[in-house]
Amino acid sequence: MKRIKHVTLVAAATLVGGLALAGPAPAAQARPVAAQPARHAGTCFNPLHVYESVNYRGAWKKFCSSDRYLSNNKWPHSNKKINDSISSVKNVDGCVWRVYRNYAYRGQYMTFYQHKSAGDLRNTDIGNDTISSLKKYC
Ligand SMILES: [Ca+2]
Ligand SMILES: [Ca+2]
Repeated sequence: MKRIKHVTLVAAATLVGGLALAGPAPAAQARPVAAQPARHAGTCFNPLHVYESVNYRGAWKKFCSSDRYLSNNKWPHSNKKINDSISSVKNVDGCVWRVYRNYAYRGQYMTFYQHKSAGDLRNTDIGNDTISSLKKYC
C-alpha cells in the first residue's frame, strides 16, 4: 500500500512538472473512499415488516432484501418457520414489495406499494398463513 501511494505521488508530481504542491492531493482524495464502507455497514433500506399474527402482533421480522425461500427463515427468538405463517404485513418505507404464496416468486401474489400495509391477510386474495417468498422493487 505504501509503495503504491509513493508511486502515485511521484506520478502526480511528474504531471505538474515536479511542483511540491502536488503532494497532498492524492491523500485528500483517498479519505472519503475509505470512510464509505463503515458509514453504510448494517443499514437496511426500505424494509418490509412481517408479523406472525393479525394487527401487527406476535413475532415479527424485518426483511431488508428479497427472499425467494422463506422455509429457511425463522421468527426471531423462536424455532418456528416464517413460511406459511405471516398474518399481517407493513411496508414501512419507499420501495414496492410483492409477497407470493409459493417459493421463487410464484403463485398468487399481493403488492404493497410505498407505505402500504395489511393488518389482516384473512381478508385478502393471498390469504392468511400462505406467504412463501417476497420480492423487493426499488
Ligand atoms: Ca400467522
Ligand atoms: Ca406458501
